[in-house]
Amino acid sequence: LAGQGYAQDQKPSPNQQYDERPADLNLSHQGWNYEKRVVDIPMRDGVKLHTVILIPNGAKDAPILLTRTPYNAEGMTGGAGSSANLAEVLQHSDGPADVILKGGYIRVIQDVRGKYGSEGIYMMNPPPHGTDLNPTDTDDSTDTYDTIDWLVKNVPESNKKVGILGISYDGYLSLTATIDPHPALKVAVPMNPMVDGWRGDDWFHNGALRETNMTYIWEQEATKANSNPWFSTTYDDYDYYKRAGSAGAAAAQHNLDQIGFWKKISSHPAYDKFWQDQAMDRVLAKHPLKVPIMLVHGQWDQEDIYGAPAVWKALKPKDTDNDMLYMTMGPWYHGQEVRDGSALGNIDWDQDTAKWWRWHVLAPFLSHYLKGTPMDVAPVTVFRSGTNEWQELQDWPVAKANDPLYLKPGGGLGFDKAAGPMQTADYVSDPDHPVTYRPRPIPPVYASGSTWHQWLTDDQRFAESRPDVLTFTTDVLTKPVTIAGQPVVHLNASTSGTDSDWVVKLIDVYPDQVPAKPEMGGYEFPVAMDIFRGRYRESLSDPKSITPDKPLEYTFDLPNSDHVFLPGHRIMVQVQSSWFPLYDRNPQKYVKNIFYAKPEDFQKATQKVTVSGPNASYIDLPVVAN
Ligand code: PG9
Repeated sequence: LAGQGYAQDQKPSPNQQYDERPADLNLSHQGWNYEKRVVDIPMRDGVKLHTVILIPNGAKDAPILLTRTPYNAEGMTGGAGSSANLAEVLQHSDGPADVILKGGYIRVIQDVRGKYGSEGIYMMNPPPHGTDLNPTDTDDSTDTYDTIDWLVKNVPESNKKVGILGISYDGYLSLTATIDPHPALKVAVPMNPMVDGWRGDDWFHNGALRETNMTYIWEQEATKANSNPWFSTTYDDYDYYKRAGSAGAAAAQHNLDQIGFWKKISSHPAYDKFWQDQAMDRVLAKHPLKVPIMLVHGQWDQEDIYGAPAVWKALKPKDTDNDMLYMTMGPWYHGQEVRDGSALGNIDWDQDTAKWWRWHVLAPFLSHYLKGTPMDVAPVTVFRSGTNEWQELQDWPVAKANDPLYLKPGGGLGFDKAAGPMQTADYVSDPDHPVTYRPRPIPPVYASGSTWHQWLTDDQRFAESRPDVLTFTTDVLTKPVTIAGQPVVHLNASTSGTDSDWVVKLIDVYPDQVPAKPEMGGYEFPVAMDIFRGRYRESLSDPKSITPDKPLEYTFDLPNSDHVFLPGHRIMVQVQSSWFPLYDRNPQKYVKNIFYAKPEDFQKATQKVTVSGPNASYIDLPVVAN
């Protein structure tokens, strides 16, 4: 345990002999209940990856739980002067601390190439090696292989069985480990994995750019150790992005043009080969399923709501014996499964859902594959909101979306279509007064004190009261309506412009009065919502301008949901054409690349949504019998 002294961070000086700091710091720790080893593990190309290994005292034949991360292995293990108590240290490690501690696992956290203590170059979510997108000889799959190879040969306290887990970027890294896996890799638990940055994870949703993520791209790539934080010149992100104009202009103000990943993202606005060839569900589908995987998904994941169910869909056909692929869908924000899961924003689940999952699903699952203990974990474990209960299922989705819920004239909504000739519900979408995704002020998403993590459960009444948001509501339900699957939007609409965004929200409206919790009276709780950029109506990879004033069908999926609309509640659908500043504004005039739309390109548009006649708009709901 040596080597953390000054020698690491400065060149020898002629006055070295007078330096009071030890050149080679002895870090032996008396009285600690674990041993911390810090090693730089060589990869096949000689690049060394900085790795922290935490071994509980007395460990023998213990499995290893590995997390690979761009978020600072030393920081996630308490830093150099970390606590003597492993329980305390694991709290920082962005993992299921209780399960790791009680399971007696050896915990390993490693910096990926090019970040924090690791050598090498950095690419954001590096695509598979040896391809146009990553012509180098390595990627996170090879680096995981080499790391596991080293660990099983050099950590004598281990039983030579390794599991990999991680949240988000680290969840993506857990997925990469399963491509040509090391034989010692026995299980993977990708939690809220980033899978497809264009379809619906961090960078875009159906082609609409999540421009507030510029901060992330800046911090991640400007420096090795995220030491140059994003600055904002406004408290409210609305002001920052609105004043800038386009996303490209906002980026230029912040010198983002020099950042490699920004150059790539801004030159690939459509779902072209660049995005398709690195989408992890597509990549994994080309490989055999060799390692048991538990996908972990949050139904209100504000960052990566697309990834885990997409991987499930892509890999399920490969799981012919039904014993390799598992999925959990919990009522969680991004990563909440390792924290307190009693509530999300204003929505209470009547129980700590995350703790239940960790002890009843995760702990036996890991133990089964890493220690050989029996387990009784269902292929799919899903939390049903509304009735607030866990369910154990054989498969997902339970229902395909084929119960149409129609938008109707006069703000009606129902399972019966409005008879009579075509009518429309109209509004004017003005990019100069965009609809916000939550009430202003909206601080930068990662600012301290930001409640960004809970925005997907925000009360939608603030939007309902706007003239440029259409609202459709059913009568008060007399019977429960349960959905378990992925709702599909079929919006029939015209725009007077030549491009347009469409945002559709499926909402559970609480009764007018909720005596047990008065502040929830009339609450408009979003169950599933998403955005679609109109230019991709015919093809995600080949955008086209929209014919003005022509009713056209826009079809897109909403996020997966398992929810009961209870008697006394109403179902609501809202439709709008901006969701700012999370998503960049569509100028509503077709331009080649929206990143570089000019101020004069932004124009008002009259939107007409068909609500009766043969082409009435609807959401196909995956309704299941109660
Ligand atoms: N959602 C974050 C992220 C993942 C992958 C790429 C970029 C961002 C994260 O939480 O790690």
